[in-house]
Amino acid sequence: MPDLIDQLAAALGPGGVLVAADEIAPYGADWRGLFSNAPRAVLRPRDAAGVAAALRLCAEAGVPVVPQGGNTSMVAGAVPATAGREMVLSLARMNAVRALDPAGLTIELEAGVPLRAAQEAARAAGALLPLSIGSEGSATIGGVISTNAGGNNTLRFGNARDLVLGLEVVLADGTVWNGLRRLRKDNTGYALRQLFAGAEGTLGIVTAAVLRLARAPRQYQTCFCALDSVAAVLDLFARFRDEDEAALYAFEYISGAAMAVNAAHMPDFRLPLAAPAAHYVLLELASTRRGDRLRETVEAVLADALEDGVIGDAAIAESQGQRAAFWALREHLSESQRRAGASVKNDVSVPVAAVPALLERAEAMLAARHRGARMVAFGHIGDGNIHLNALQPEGADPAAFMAGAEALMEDVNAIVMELDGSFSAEHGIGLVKTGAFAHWRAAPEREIMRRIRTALDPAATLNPGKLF
Ligand code: 2HG
Ligand code: ZN
Repeated sequence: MPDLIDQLAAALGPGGVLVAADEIAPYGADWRGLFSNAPRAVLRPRDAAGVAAALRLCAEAGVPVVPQGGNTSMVAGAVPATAGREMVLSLARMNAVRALDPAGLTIELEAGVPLRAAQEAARAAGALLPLSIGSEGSATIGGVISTNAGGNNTLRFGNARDLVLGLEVVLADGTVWNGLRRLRKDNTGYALRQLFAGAEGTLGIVTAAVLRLARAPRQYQTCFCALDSVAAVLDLFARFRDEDEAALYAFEYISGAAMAVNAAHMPDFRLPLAAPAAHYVLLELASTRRGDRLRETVEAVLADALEDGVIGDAAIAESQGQRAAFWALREHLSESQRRAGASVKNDVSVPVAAVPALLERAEAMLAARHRGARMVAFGHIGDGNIHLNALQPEGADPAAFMAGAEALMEDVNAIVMELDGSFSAEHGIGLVKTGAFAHWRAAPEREIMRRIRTALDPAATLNPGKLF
């Protein structure tokens, strides 16, 4: 009986299996540094047939498989749960942009295409792939679909699952399902594509997808605003939404504390406003309409907000360079926070009107129960999604702080659930939120999911330890 590794190597061809300790170690570590579980080997198929062969061989041998794209999960969703036993199956070599249909506004991509490369392919055809996340340079299409990524344009275009028209998926037993249809209307029984989107690789491995595109905007207006309360942030949101909901592509919140972390840890940090404030908003309007007077709209809303005392100051990007600089402040928050020390990440959502109560209660709770932990809040406030992160006390031992992570998350989650929210708005469950999932999701909901998972993967080979 040939060794499993030999069989996999024969099936996947040259470069298809990595086993050297130094080569495979990075695939076992998540970018936050929470887990480091070296896989048994790394499998790198070139196509769906290769994925199917690998899964069939691993299923026969009873060896678990962890699918991995860009390995940018915030919740350790793409690294092994244990060391030395699981195979990581990397989709990195499946990275072709297969087709773009300009009339139907769809794009077909292999799972390993980085999100940014997919955006660029759309842009080259005058279209927009309306999914934007901080990790888009590394995150890949299979990963963003499998985790139902959200990000900065959810407000306008929905989450990753809302863009999925068709999928190709390989099941745990090696069955290949080709559902790569590009139809806006396809109402033929269970929406299987939606079952696999957000399943975190527990039901099958996404190998290719057809995504919906939008028309590329003809113009953007991007503004950075200073405000002195969260209530004012929501007031500004309502003003822009009332004025032109269709043009409001992003409405992002950055607390003064989060900006201070950027100021301390971001190279070339520069605040685009005259003075620091307690709260900031980065908002973007876009229009596909020819001759749209978007700039006038923005100026009028901001002038009224200034006069009514809703904002203290505002800057409008005057160039593409300035627009990029505004967004860099937003996109650098995770990295700045990582440099500042250990953090407990609470990716939570509440109905948008409850955001001020959420922030107020969480701050009071942290002061009372987790002395010294610094609340670093930012996020997609237009969706009610706040990254209510807690940064370790200055000078404290990171490991000691992280030992209290579960208790801190649960204290935040108790407040979130009181406000009818969710303990994971966009990052999913992975290995990090399994405790919260078991605690806050009722037995029937977990049982339905368990039955679905068992039906598709009875031997539990796919991404074990994730979700539940
Ligand atoms: C973002 O919105 C990401 O930038 C990351 O979801 C959030 O680092 C975080 O907690
Ligand atoms: Zn986010």
